[in-house]
Amino acid sequence: LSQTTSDKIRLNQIGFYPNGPKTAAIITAEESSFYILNTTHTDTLFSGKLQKPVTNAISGKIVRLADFSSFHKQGTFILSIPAVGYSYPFTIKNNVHHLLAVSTLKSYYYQRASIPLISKFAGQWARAEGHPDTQILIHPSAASANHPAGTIISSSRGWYDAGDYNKYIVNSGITMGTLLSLYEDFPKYTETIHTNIPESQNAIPDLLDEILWNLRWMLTMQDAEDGGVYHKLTNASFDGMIMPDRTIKPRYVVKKNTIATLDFAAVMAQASRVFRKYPKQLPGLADSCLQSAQKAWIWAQNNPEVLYQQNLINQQNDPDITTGSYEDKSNKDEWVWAATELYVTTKDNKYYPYIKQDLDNALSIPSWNQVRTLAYYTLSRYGSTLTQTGKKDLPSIQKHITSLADNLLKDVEMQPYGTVMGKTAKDYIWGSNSLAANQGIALVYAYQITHNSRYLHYALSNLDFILGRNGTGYCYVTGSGSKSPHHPHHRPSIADGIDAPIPGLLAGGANPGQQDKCEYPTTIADECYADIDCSYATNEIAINWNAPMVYLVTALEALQRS
Ligand code: G3I
Ligand code: 9MR
Repeated sequence: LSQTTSDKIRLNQIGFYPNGPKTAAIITAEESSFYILNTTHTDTLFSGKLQKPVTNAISGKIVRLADFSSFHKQGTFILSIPAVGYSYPFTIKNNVHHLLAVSTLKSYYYQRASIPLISKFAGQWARAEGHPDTQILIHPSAASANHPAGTIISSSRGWYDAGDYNKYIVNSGITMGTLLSLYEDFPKYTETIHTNIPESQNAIPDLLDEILWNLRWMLTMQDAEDGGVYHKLTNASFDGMIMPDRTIKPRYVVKKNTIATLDFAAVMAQASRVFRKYPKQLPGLADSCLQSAQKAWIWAQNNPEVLYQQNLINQQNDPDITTGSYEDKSNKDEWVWAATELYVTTKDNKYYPYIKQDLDNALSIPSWNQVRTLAYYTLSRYGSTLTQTGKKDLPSIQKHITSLADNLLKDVEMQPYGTVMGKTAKDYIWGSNSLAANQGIALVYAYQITHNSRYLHYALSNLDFILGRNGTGYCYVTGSGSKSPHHPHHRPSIADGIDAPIPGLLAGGANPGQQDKCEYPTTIADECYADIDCSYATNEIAINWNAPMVYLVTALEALQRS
């Protein structure tokens, strides 16, 4: 029987830890043995039997798992099933995901506005500076006595949000919170992640240097007069598929609102804690962050219900703004998050009632418009150092996190791919891969609280999901694995004339919504993905999707080493 590589074998295309779980999912109804071979197919090193078939309730496909967790040998291998074919190669070794932790973090360097990317750091993806952002117009929706419409502010730096070139405070909020939390949770290992960026030679870890690029932009988005924070820095309409230095559309800051201001307050309060460690390198920064956070908090208290509603703004102001709206209807969770970060940083009990009032409700997986769980992660992390007031509630706070994780594990055995992600079709939202990563993070926190390795096991299952054990067989990070996205909806990757997309970027993933009206092979939720640049509903990239990816892969590496 002559065999070829088969797309029906779905596994983590990067690899596995010698003592960790190792699972592949095979689209087959047939009973069979499976074999682990060396890459030249000359030696059989392990064999086992496929598990009983499970029907995927979403697609109707029949899936069997191959469990080779008891194979501990280090090296690069393939999995073979005679009637199906060979898998893509995978590696078993310690630190197997370290380079992925590096590349997913490095992707933020490629997203930087206001700086040329030089080949020493960017390799073949070197490009001219995009968007100096020193001449930003105050949009009429953002006008105040001190800053009338049409006047100019400077608002440089920051990361481009996604495949587009705009910069949005709400989405920066969860992104920065996730990355700052990664540093706070795993400082030692994150300090060994070297991304080769312009600041790499300084005494600050590369993760924090990268974060600083966006932090300094965020600071410029606050109206220093009153503390309110603009919703976004944006063109009126999206740019075409051009390089960032070729864009000519005027850019605006638009309406200050409560949610953007609270997200900003949370990030600044957390950043003040983190950067306090570097008084020599960053004199005054921690204090400025804290003052900005407190000013933002006061603005929010004076303006507690200002929502960003793009349609309304466009009815009342010109020009119309049609870029990403990041409209969130509820600010309840942002109050909790901002109060928490301010409380933990200042130890001032005055913030605690905002946390307490919401303590009875169950948690949900974080997303750009739902940040309450980030607050609980921070409270749990600082458990022993909280004031007496907070310490009393710590058991209940941690119980909320473990309950969230337990919900994820409920009926996980029925999931055909053996992953937490994808138990129901509802998981396949716009940016579904970020849901997979954020679920993994919830499991990591539950593991940190309980040391129950079942949580860690299933956190890894979602990493496997993202890297290939899923309904499409894609390893969803550009430049990683054997079958990864080549045509993300990402302007620089499309316009730069280089074949390979910019590496380290997580594609949004399967989403049956098809909001972009592109051509898809199917409408099945867990298979509705197309590696075409038209597809912003499944194949765009975004900073708030990459951040949980960076967190999950880095946390799992760190825990594997500890
Ligand atoms: O809130 C509803 C929920 O009640 C409902 O059950 C669910 C059912 O589909 O939909 C929820 O709304 C979704 C919303 O996100 C909130 O999660 C919408 O369907 C969905 O279309 C919407 O997608 C957002 C998309 O922008 C369009 O607004 C994505 O989350 C968001 O990541 C994406 O962000 C874009 C920026 O606007 C522009 N830059 C690129 C970036 C990534 O694509
Ligand atoms: O490129 C835009 C992408 O970043 C957004 O996520 C998406 C949804 O807001 O919109 C994309 O822009 C498209 C616009 O919405 C409609 N005309 C075509 C644009 C490029 O595909």
